[in-house]
Amino acid sequence: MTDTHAHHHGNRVEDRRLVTGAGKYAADWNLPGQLYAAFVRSDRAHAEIVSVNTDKALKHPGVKRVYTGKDALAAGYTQYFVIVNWPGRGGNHMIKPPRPMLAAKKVRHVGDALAMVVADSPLAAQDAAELVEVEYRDLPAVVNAEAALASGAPQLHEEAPGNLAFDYESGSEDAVKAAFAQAVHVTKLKLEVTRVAPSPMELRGCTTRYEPKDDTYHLYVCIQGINMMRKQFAAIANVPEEKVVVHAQDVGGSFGQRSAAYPEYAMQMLASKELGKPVQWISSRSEGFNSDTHGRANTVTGELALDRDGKFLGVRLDWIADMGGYHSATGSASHTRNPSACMTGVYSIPALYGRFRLVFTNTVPVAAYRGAGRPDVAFVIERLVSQAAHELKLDPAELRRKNFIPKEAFPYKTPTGSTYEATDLHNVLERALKFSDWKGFAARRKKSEKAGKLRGLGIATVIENTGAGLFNKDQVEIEVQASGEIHAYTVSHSQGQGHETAFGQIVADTLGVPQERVRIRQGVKVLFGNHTGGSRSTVGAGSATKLAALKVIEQGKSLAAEVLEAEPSQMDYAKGTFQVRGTKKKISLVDLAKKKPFTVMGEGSFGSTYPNGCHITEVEIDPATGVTQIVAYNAVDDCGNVINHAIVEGQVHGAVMQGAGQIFSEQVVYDPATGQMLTGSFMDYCMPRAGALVREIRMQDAPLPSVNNTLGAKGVGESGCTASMPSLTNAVMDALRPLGVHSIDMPFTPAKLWHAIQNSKGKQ
Ligand code: MCN
Repeated sequence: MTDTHAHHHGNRVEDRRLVTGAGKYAADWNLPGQLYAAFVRSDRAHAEIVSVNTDKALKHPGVKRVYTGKDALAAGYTQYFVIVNWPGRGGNHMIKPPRPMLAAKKVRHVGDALAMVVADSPLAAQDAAELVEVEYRDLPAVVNAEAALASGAPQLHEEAPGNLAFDYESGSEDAVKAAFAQAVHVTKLKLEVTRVAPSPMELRGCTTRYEPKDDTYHLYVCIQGINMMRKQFAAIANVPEEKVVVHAQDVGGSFGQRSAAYPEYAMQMLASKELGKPVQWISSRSEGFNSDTHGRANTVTGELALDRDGKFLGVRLDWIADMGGYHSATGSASHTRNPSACMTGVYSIPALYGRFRLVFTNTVPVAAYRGAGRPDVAFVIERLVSQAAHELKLDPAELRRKNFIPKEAFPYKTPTGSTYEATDLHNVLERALKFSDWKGFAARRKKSEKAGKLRGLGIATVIENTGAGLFNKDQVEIEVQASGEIHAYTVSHSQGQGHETAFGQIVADTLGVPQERVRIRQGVKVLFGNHTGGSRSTVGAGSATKLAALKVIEQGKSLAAEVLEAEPSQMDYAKGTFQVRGTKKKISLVDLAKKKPFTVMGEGSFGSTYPNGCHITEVEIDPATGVTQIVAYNAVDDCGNVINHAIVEGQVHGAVMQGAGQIFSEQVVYDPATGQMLTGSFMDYCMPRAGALVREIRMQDAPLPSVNNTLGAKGVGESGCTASMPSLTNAVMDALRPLGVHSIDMPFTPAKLWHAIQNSKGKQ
């Protein structure tokens, strides 16, 4: 699709509403007579709950009811929804310990909710929550996944001995053993992909209402799509899905964090039903740090075997994923299936084997976070490849080029069972090398050296699978209304991705009508289809939108034929007007709709797409302070046909900075002795700053249309994270290697780099 209309280059359709404060977020849904919830959260990492005394809290003015773990048990709200249902090593299934929606016997992380106060004002609820008296019996805590696996570690769940929730594998262990036996060189790295707090701008929140007339629960909540929510709450509350009605409009960021049904919301459902009133809860930021799911948190040992010519023979990964105190809905899939699916990266590697151990620790649960395991695996593979190039004294671009999956091998079946659609890896790489002036780096490094700075060059060539949806079909309904307005309904849900603009553009371009006449309405009608996640909305809902718009033309032709007394086969359609072929008889879509408003459904099943790209970066480190600046960022991305280049660029910029945030400053840190979070506010948890970037991120599209969907698009929402994390890290390593620093873990904070530089000086 081409970017022809002027408005495509301007502001997004939704921007005026969003930037003028006219958006409607979770906290903006206020219902008559609503009550307010506040949660009592564990102030310790691991303990038995001896008793919870609610007497004083109940006497506090305005308090209606106090719920505890006993109420969650009595309601049967004890099983959290988890999407993993596939077997692991030796056919074993993942252990899914029960999780009462309020902790009943034990608390397993600081912030674990164990009581809920409902009162007639938020302050009354909060004050009363402080009057709830909890007696704990403290238990030793463990906040690190490797430590949790060690013998003698504190045990979190009796159902999961050794804290091992799931032992999963993919690829062939024997083939890898044989490949390593043949190797002339093996590169090995142990890498930390740190725990981060996604921290969207909007605080998490929900208002619930129970409707006795038809026994339905209504949730007004920040989400990534209504169907994922309905499915989960129906499972938790053990009611049919149609009894759960989800309402949402604007969502202020999510990054994977809001696809889950959180325990708090389930308790609010229960309270709304019992108390006959809506119940609202809006998180605070510090509460969010301790109860919104975290991301990544993997410790990976990776090995790459090479032959004499620098050809890759095999890769072995030992992956330890920290799940936190409980499973989230998505974390276990993000750290098994997703990294397996693209473990081979863009390379032809005959033997692959990954062992993935998911481990419980006394920390906040980990869920999908922008890229959901794909940035993690790309990080490991791309670090290994650049490290191997260094060890073998090869140009890292040349080593990549040599090992790319050859063009004629597509569609490529990987040793871990994915089928990659065609990509043009060489084109992407060569363009990126040119775009970044790869050859001119040595001169730029000299110049930096003269200024007393350490300059490094980083590269990553990555691919990821997007869009393994939970539902095997996506539907979009279009209403051509009597007013002439065209409304398209989707169940995917924008959290900032600009769907109203991009999907509106798909409808407007297909119908040849001004986009002002088109409205995208998300989540107001129940249709079949996926939530927004896994960068699949364009591929799925976007393709269904296109199909629905084509149906508008088809259906419109038969209706117009009736009005004009012709045969549908005689009708032509262009730019909003139906015309009987070879005559002057015509009617506009607007006039037709005035007479005969109509509705059509577009639907289809759309497979995974494989966006890929090459990001080449340069950093400059000041050895006197350890401060790093990104001095060049050049991205060439293949996301198939581009619907809206400005949005794609925005997505890549946002994701690149999100990756940069993790690489340079963000990290959730727990105190190993007490299990307390040491980074529970933005004073300690450092979000990326604009100043880290000296020049703007430059981006080029290198589109090779996808064959797996109607639009020929590939997902792009996460690819910036997948590419930036390894590319920036490779640049930092390249800057530090001349000093003898060979491995250092993210985040590359000024203090950490300064120390590394000082220590290396001592050794030299
Ligand atoms: N697009 C396009 N052409 C393409 C591909 C995409 O014009 N070939 C446009 C789309 O029309 C859409 C946007 O780019 O407006 C992203 O599309 P897509 O790649 O399909 O991803 P989704 O819409 O499914 O968004 C999900 C993805 C994920 S998984 C995370 S996490 C993430 C992300 O998007 N979270 C975000 N980007 C985010 N951006 C914002 N502002 N906030 C978040 O929480």
